[in-house]
Amino acid sequence: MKPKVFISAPIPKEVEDYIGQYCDYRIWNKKEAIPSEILAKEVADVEGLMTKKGAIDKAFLEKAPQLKVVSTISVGYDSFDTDAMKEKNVLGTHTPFVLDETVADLVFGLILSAARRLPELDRWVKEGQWGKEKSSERNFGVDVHHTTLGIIGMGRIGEKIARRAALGFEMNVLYNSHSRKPEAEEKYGAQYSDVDALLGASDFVVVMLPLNQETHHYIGEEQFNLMKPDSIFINCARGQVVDEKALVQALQQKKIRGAGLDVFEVEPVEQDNPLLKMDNVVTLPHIGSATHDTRFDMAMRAAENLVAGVTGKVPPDVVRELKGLIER
Ligand code: 8YV
Repeated sequence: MKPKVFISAPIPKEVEDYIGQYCDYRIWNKKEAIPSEILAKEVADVEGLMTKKGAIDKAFLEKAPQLKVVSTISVGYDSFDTDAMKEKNVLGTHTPFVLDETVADLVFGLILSAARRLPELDRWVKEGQWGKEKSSERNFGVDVHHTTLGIIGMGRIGEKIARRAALGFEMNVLYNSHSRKPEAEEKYGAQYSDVDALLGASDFVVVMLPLNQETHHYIGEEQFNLMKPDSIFINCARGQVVDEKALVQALQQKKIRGAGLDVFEVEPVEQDNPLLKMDNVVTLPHIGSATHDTRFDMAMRAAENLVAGVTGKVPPDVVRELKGLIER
């Protein structure tokens, strides 16, 4: 008998077929998110769950007593309560590597958009303003090339950002991370810096931290106070890593020049969020990894993790906090 699994969001047909070779699966194939009471019923008898979001905590795990593995189609796994999963012996997997380049591309999209005011000027052209105003200086922005980029959180994605910055834009790269990155230092001239010095020296600050207890509101008023008045802040990680009220204040008080944001504390972003009213803030709907190829690769990688987890093999991408479960 094949192990039973549940897939809680639509995935590409090819990936579904791959899972079907090894598992007896059910899938939530609707565009709207699965209601929690339906999810609770669906997971009651399964050994594996493939998911995109939704808390995997103690209360959830109690509804899924057979569960062996939860495979999230994302690199971030802030939805996992890893202590509760460890206690219940449930493996958690994510999708690193396959999205690194795509997210790094978007970070540069945000950097360029905010520095050169691309979305704002795009609107301006389309509204027929070009030619109405004499001063071309009103459209000036700031340079990206040969400036200083500070990366807070130098993981796999951070290193791809550093590569683009150093080799493509000839930027000076500073980084902070829990460990030194000799390869980035050697190849891209990235310099390790403490966070305060990095904030004070960077023209662009990119936060690329995972969300967990230590990183919640990691960037707040104190940090924005250290940034240069002409600097631009980029967040393509998780909204809750930043104290959004402090960001709004920093922008209102011109402590920083602008921001590029793919993520928000509340998503979808609330329409009365003051950030949406600011021309110097570029906003995106959490699309860091959202290309056809990368989302396919993420779904496939998550499927491989799921299948391995329910067929007695070691999934390739068990999250760091739960690696102990496979090392027994
Ligand atoms: C989304 C992401 O969470 O991988 C991540 O951590 O932030 C994104 O790719 C993804 O939309 C979830 O499927």
